[in-house]
Amino acid sequence: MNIIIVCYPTYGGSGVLATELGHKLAQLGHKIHFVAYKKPVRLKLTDDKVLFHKVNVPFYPLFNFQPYELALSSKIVEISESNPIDLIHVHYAIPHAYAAFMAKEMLKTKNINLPIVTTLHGTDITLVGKHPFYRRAVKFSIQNSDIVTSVSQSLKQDTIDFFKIDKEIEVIPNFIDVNRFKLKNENCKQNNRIIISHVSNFRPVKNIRTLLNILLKINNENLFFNMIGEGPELDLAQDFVKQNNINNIKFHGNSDEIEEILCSTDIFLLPSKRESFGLSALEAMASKCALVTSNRGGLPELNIENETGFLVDVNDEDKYVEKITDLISDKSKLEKFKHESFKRAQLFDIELIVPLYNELYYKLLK
Ligand code: GMT
Repeated sequence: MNIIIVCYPTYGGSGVLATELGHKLAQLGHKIHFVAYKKPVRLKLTDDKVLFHKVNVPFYPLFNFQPYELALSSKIVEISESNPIDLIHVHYAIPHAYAAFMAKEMLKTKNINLPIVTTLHGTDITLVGKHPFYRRAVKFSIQNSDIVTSVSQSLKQDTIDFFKIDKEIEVIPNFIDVNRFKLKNENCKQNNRIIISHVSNFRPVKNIRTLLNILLKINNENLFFNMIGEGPELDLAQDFVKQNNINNIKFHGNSDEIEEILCSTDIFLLPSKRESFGLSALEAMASKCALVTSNRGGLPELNIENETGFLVDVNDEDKYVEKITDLISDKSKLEKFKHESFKRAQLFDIELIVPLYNELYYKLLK
């Protein structure tokens, strides 16, 4: 098949997931045309079945907002005119599903059919998508996709509840390449301190203030903290750490060494206000970390209470502290959770999940 994949090119989970999916689909024999405003961070173009098409949006001073959707739909049409495209798979509904619909309509006038698969990732529904300024267009784009998938049961339910749509939504969870993590785990540096890590885009939805208060409460010289990622509340976090003399901490920024950092981590902390899935938590599980997360969104589908870690009410700082302290003081529990985490991560292995997308494509084209 010839497949167009549209995604965000940044370090966010939806872009990472879309990129890994495209690589694997190419290995399965499909030709993948990635479309984004810049090359996705994890995209490798060494496979000649993987191509990248950049969407250029020329600056014009009349526009307060440059029309990205227009350029994107034009690019999709351009690619479909010169390649025998079988389907388009868009990741994150806004504005990708909308642009795909426009491209489909334009292509109809040239007698080209372009089936649309839309994967909902999270805030495209729970935060941005349901905003009154966007929701009609988002609902329309979902209704008019040929197939809609969601990365968790919780996100599927949120979509049905917010948009009152009657469209079938297939749940296909996010995935990781367990083997890649296994290799890193085997060659991982040992540490004599307990390492607690957090990975996110430091947006308010990640509950950074609560995270910092937890770190302050548990802080002692036997612990080390890793903060990975960049975003709007990173400055605030770095400031907080300075003000409160938390010295046993490292901010890694957007890192290409997540697997190395996670493999030496004991506890992964993710107190998100919303989290449709939590791809970073899955990466932590594959790296044998115990999880202490909020109980929001899809996190309970990943983190099993008292088995792979603990689930805590989103802002209950004392409970997070209690659970982390419990794990630090009970080494056998910590080891058991780490082991169970890795075991559970294998259910989300790339080899098991990507075939579900592949089957869906064939079903769509039947
Ligand atoms: O909405 C975001 O935070 C961005 C988005 C992304 O592009 O990374 O994250 C969402 O999609 C990820 C991949 O499916 C999920 O693992 C994240 O849980 C989800 N984020 C939220 O729901 C907050």
